[in-house]
Amino acid sequence: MYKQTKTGEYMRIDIITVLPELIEPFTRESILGRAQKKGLAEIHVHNLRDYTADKHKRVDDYPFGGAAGMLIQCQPLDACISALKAERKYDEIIFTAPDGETFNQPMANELSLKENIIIICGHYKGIDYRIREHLITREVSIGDYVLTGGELAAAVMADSIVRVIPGVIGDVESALSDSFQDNLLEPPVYTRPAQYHPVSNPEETWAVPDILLSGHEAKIREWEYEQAVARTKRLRPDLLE
Ligand code: 6GU
Repeated sequence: MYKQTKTGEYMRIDIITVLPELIEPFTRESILGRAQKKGLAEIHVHNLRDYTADKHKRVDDYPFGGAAGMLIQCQPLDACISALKAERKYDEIIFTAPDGETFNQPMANELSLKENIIIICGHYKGIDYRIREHLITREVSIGDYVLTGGELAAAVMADSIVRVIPGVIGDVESALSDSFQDNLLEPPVYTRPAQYHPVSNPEETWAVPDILLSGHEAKIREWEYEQAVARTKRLRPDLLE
């Protein structure tokens, strides 16, 4: 039986694309690969061409009305989505498009709580609008610039969604304390050595702020917070509004 609210931290993402070879290797590496090995997420990439009824394996055609470019046709998308829906219930069917709602951290957090989602990678001049009207539940852009296809957008979204699933990143703390989770940028961070002498001038010393070496936990947290606020004011004042 399908669960409406998620109890276990487990999620399935199905990505539909005309370029599976572009996105598949990405889903096997890094955070996404690790999450899947840990059994916390599953990412399945589907080749749209496998669902076409066309004998020449075509998935696109010219737009009615004489506009430029090619459009992905209804049939292969409908067939692929229907095949997936026959297997499980989907919480969201997302279409990647530059004119969609802008993806951000709250959206990644929200989507990470879903059980099953589909991400359809847009291509050419887009897809037949009837698919957007009848099957898509959400249209998402990753920023105000145009990409050749939705594959990079799908990869970006899958990465940021999966990394906030509890247990995917080593300590829960680290995903929750990321920049944007609290609308604050990260404070500066340093590692050993405490005194570094740069190649360009070995006489010079680049020192780690004393406070971080003081061992005074409360004062360190306070300093980090002040630094985070100062960096946010300077670099992203819009986040503080
Ligand atoms: Cl989701 N798709 C395309 N083609 N371009 C984009 C985008 C998506 N987000 C920003 N630019």
